[in-house]
Amino acid sequence: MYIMDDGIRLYAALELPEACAPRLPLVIVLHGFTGHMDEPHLVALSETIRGLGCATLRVELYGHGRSGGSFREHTIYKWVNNALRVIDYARSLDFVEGLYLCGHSQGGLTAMLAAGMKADALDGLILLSPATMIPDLARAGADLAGSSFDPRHVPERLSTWEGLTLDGNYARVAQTVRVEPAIDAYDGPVLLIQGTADETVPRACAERAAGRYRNCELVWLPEDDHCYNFQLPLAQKALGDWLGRQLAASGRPRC
Ligand code: FER
Repeated sequence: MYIMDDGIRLYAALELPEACAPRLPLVIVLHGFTGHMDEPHLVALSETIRGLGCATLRVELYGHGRSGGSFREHTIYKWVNNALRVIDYARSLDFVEGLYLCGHSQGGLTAMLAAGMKADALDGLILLSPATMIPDLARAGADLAGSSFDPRHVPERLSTWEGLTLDGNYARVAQTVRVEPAIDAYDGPVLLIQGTADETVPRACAERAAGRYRNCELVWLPEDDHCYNFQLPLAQKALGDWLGRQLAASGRPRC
């Protein structure tokens, strides 16, 4: 299925749990930079979520997966707009009672920014190795997706480590992104999961974000990487435990 955002088709998979109450919480799941909805860790964590009686809505964002827009033209603002639109779509579904937003890496950064704008629409935020260093790399012009440049004279095109090309506007947008105000604007419950051996997102980023949120639980996955290739069952357990506690505390009906 597709969710339309200002003429752009966002490819999405809405999946219900096996045993289903008439009204259910829903968790929106966002992938990262160059990612898509069928990455194994996103599929597995979505299964864990459905095992708790929640629906999942995995979405592919602008320029990624089967969605519209080109990779080259994507920016964090476009992703944030997509996320706001997807939150509105989820809220419009009759069966939804309770809404959580989950994002991995650049999708985690996007989730943080969207949650700061729509805190009242969300019951919780699940951050999987959120890439909060992207704005700092863009401001420094240092190794942004493998590309270094003068941050005051951003080139028209950036060549990334994946052999893909990004428009310079990706960097210009990222330079303006501030995570702290977004964190301060969201006072709901947050779960942050990160591998201790993540080579993409520095540990200090997870510590800073988790320490700044008013209500955040930080779970370290020992020796795990950016996509949980080594400790996926532990990531599933951390998410299952946290979400189970949130659902119990919400007092909402579920399976
Ligand atoms: C970067 C490091 C990480 C970057 C993007 C990411 C655009 C995002 C990773 C992900 O979403 O998995 O330098 O530059």
